[in-house]
Amino acid sequence: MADTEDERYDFVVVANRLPVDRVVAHDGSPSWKPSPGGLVTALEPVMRANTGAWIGWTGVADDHQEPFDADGMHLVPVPLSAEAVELYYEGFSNDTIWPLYHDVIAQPTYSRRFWEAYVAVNRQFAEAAAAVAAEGGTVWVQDYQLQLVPRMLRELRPDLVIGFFNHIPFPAYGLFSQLPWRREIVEGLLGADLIGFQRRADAGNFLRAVRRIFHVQTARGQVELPAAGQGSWPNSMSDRPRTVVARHFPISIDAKAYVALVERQDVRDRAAQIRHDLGDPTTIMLGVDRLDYTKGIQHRFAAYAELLAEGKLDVDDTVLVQIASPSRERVETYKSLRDEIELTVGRVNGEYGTIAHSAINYLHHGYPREEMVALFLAADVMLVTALRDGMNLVAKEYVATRADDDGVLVLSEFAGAADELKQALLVNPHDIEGLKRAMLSAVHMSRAERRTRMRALRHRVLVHDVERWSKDFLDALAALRPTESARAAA
Ligand code: GDG
Repeated sequence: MADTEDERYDFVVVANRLPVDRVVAHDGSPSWKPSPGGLVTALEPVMRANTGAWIGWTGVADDHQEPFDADGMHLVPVPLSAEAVELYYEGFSNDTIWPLYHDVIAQPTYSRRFWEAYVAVNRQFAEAAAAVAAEGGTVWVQDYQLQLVPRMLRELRPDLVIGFFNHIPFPAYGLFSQLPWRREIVEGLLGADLIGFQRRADAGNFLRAVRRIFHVQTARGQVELPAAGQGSWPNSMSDRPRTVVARHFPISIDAKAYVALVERQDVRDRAAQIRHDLGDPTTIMLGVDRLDYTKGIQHRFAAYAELLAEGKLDVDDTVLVQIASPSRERVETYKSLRDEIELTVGRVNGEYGTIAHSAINYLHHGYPREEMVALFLAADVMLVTALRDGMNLVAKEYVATRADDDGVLVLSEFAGAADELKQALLVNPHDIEGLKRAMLSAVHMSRAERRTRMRALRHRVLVHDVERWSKDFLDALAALRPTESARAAA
């Protein structure tokens, strides 16, 4: 319950962004629109049931918005200066941690200025959480931008139960060890009681980093931390021994919402219209990604172009639609990626397109969810060829949408989703010949096989939805809550 006297909350989510976007009407009056996303959907019921608060940035630099209520949630903005956005968000988060944690597909920048800003902003978030969490409350910290928050928060508020979920991969120690601040990051995370990862392998990589840095054993996903002042451990965290659990909790989607959208006639009509507008091809292939170097868009284009060159696919009856939604456009690597991708699209279309048909229908836009679902419904083959991806929700959204038990998912084994979606055509996107074979198998797969595979995939996604993900995590976290007697003894 919220204590209205001093506004304290039993359940607090801490994430880089608030779950709302500011919209400004024609008359200049501002309001807040819920930003659609799985995390909000998953946490909304928990927030309502517990009178929760959500701490995050509004997405606008130098915004000093007061806390406010929206949709039954108490929202607490953390103001970030333009410099903090540049150094903490675009810098350390997206130009250091993001490439490092995605296996150095792009070169990470190791900058002391970035690091200092990351520490300072993490402290701002930790202090905001410490100020609103009720005595003995639960705080759930989200993602790689806030890895220092668990420890900072525990130092401020040892009474809290703290969870952390990492939405992106956690790299093997051989790569993680490049990070000049590897020890501080691991210490930061160990402030949590429960650290969740997407894949079993990510939790394993994290536990290995703990063993290598602190020269200790871990067993069955548990790290036993001695009390302050003992061993080589970060010792300001607690004056009693603590157990930290690191486990995988694969995230999912609000599958019911996707099923409801497919049932809408206007969405189905739109799917038919898309097919018609594309010239009624036999095969529509689809890619939907944020424009990001982790997503393997270039590899997909390379395989497709070779199939066209070899005459195994033909633009008269096949088209590849690529939605590349704009992302992190101020970070240099993303600017050059966009140039490279657009150069490739131009080349492939110039080489293989005809007056009537483009080879690649490339769209650098974001679309409403209804349009995405219509595209999923229209697509015969969905291409998810990420080089490294925590989970990849697009793969699950495609599957949830296909209530007709049709469509083929080509899925990278380097996406977390591959651990669950085993009936997809799994590919190594670096192996262009293998990718080409999978694309051709998808195009020529019989209706019976498509149905068998899609049924199994849908069963998995509909049962393991995002509600189940948050429940599994929060139940595991609640089980770690110290008993009253242990608290009293501490
Ligand atoms: C990170 C991890 C992990 C994309 N374009 C549009 C649009 N989208 C939606 C998709 C999907 C979401 O954005 C993207 O989620 P992904 O999981 O595919 O990838 P990341 O953004 O990299 O997310 C990832 C995820 O966190 C959750 O833990 O799975 O591995 O990298 O929902 O549909 N949605 C709309 N218009 C677009 O143009 N409406």
